[in-house]
Amino acid sequence: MRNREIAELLYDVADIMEFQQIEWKPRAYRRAAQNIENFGEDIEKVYEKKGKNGLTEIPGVGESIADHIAEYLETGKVEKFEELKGKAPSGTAELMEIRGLGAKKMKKLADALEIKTMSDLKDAVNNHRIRRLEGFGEKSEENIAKAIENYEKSHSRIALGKALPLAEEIISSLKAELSIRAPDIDLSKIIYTGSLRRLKETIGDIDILAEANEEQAWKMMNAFVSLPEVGQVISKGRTRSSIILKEGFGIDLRIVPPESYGAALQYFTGSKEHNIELRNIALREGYKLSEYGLYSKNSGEQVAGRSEEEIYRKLGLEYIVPELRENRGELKSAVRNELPRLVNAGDLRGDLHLHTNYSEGVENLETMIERAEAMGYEYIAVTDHSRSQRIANGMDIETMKAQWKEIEELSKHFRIEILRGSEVEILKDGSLDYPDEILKELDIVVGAVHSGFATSEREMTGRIVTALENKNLDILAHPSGRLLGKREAYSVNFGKVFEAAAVNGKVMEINCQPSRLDLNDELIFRAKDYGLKFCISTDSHTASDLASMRYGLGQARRGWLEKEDIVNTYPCSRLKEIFKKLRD
Ligand code: DGT
Ligand code: CA
Ligand code: CA
Repeated sequence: MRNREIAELLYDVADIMEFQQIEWKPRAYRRAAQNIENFGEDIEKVYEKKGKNGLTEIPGVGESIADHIAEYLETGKVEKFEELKGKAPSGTAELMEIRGLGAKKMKKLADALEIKTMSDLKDAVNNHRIRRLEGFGEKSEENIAKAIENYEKSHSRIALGKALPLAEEIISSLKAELSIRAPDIDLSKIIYTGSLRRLKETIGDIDILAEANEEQAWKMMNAFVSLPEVGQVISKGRTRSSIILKEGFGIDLRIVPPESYGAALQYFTGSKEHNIELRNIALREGYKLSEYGLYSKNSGEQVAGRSEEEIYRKLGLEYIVPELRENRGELKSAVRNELPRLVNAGDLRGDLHLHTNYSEGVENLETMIERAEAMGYEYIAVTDHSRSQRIANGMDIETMKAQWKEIEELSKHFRIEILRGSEVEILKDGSLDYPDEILKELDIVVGAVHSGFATSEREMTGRIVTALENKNLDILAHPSGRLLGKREAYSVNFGKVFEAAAVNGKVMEINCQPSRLDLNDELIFRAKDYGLKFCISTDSHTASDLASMRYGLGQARRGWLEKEDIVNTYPCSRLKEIFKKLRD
């Protein structure tokens, strides 16, 4: 069914017309788009059977729109729309999305100040040229500034660690609202899809899917667009609505009937690349796959669609979990029943990187231990910063010895095993920040680079390789040094780093901080080929950070890791054995 595609085409054209001050037409186009979206039948089939007359039977679709749709179905594009787009100067599409003022006023403004692009508009706001313009004032300028800010937020990617709790919050307030307004809706079917369900490190927009009949669908959409978190309603229809949260992030909600729920869940979970490959497999097997279901090519009959499992099974594939759906070989593995048995949350027995107020952590040692024990862990490593990390209040040797005493004392009161550790600076020459006789006293040494990022690839590689050859180092923390949205990874030859780590039996960290997620999925995938082991660590600076384990776990799963690949799934005795052997 291509109703959605055609509706989207009309919505886009409406936007362009609005900016070009074509009167009343945008409204007509939007009305037609919405009706097509909500039209029960497949518009392509209607056209095949009844021709253009069939199209004009759709409410809101007149002769000329029907002509355009027919042309689109026949040729894949509409000459007139292409012309219209051609006339609009580049940059217009972006400007049109700034809805602070309405398209007409925006157009006036653009003409008066010769604004052609978003950066022109930003300049005009920053230089206060808009408030001086007739018909505009300080208030309009502020509105535009706010609208630009929202635009930028909704067009920049959000960290997984921010998007996931946000989506959970929205879904739970939607459920709470519906349990009063429409208790007959199956709330368990409301789920986030898209890159978020695949636990990708950053999220473009949040996609939510739900199952309902027609009557329930309207109730659900009404509840959705009036949630208190909603800042702006972009569009509202029975099958799809888009909003922007007050915080600036975009959310799409789609509602489908039960017979399509699995197909829609599969489709909207993506990734696009995985979907395209899956659709090709379906074709080869004699089926057609869409977001509405899996259909027999011959009879047109639906053969699957209620659940994702059913679709993969029908296509002769093992079920593929969302984290693997990136077209990185998962479909080939699924044909042969050779998918990895991914690590699960329940496999993790401890956390090997966290801070207390001995260095830059917020909480004291006891609180961190108490919380980790409450989470059911068997062990944790306390890894405050080493002495040269002055800004992070790194510990001198005396302070560290005091911490050891406290650990010993607290160990008597807790069941959880507390390991003596440190996040030790890897200095410029690759040496470690404490003398060997101190490092030997530690159960776990987590080596990290925090300075001198701007050096050459050769130097950085040499520095890290030297550290990996040091027998007192156990784990390489956040190996790439990147900070999402803030700082690129330092230049380093990962091939050489992974090789040195493998030769020396070192463990690679998967750091769970939302802005790090380092190693990322692709590097994990690569590193596994070197036979490396990993740990998933939160690098907690507060007790509540301990819960961020799930973000790193997601990256580990996206990197195809199994339980055995990850050392903090091992019992404590086995873990200690590994690190002891490294030192001998
Ligand atoms: P994002 O939002 O940029 O982080 O990434 P996604 O994967 O959430 O992408 P989004 O929100 O544009 O679309 C959600 C899913 O819908 C996407 O993962 C796969 C599916 N999808 C979107 N466009 C297409 C398409 O053109 N072809 C196919 N086969 N699937 C698509
Ligand atoms: Ca998305
Ligand atoms: Ca989306």
